[in-house]
Amino acid sequence: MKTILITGAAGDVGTRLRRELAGKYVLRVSDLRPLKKISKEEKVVRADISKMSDALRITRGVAAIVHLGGYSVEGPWEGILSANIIGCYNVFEAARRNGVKRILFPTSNHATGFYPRNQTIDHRVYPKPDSRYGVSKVFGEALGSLYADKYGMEVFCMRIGNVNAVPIDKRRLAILFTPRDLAQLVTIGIEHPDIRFEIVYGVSNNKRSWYDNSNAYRLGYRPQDDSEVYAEKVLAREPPGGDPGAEQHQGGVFCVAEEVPNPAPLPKKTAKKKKRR
Ligand code: 15L
Repeated sequence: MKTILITGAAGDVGTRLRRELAGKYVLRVSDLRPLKKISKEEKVVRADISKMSDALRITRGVAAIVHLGGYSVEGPWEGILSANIIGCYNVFEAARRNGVKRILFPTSNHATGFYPRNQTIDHRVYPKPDSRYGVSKVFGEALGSLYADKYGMEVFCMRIGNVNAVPIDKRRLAILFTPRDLAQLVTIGIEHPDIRFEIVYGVSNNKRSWYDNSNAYRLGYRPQDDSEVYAEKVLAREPPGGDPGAEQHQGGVFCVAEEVPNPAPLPKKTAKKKKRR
């Protein structure tokens, strides 16, 4: 079984992905925050990726890296700089020094969030980040391109929409990415023999999508889910109005807000409590 490093593994996307990949890979799971194993093939490694020594330690000897670590929403520049710029550089550079060729970089719909909602975009469009966070994702894509072209690394950039089992609002009808579709795309990123540098959109097969995701389909992606089944319910509870700057653009509130909280925290797993005897 291949050993895969997941950074930022304590976050909601990381936790969902670990549940999906359990039993398929040996998972080395890393985070700055405390982490608990959720399957027996997991190995927990605590790390601060803004330190090169930590990045070198955790990337040693793995077959591929899924680099989720860092800020996952809009926030203050200092935090984004340390986690998403310095941390991202450290992970790519540590991988190169340790001879790890393949990196999956979960970038974001916010790398292109200033495209209007009525425009369909593909993986070749010029980035239009909607936030400091979006800029950090464009940085990661650019770094991946450099490391692919200059050092022969294999970099798979997934511009992720909203990872959740169900869409939480109108905008997320276009960008829902269910955990099983996420797992399928990540598996392609790990296993596909011909990755050099690719950008794909990490979204399900949503009818209302504003992406032409043909590059992912070309690589074999066949998403199972479509948010449309929830559309009626979601639209019925959507509040009227809203900031026009947010409503017109794909990135939504990221286009107008200075801070955005995580909109979809991970649901608590219904852990069966053991009865005390
Ligand atoms: C993202 O990039 C974030 O990581 C996630 O927390 C959501 O905010 C998502 O985008 C979204 O646009 O819904």
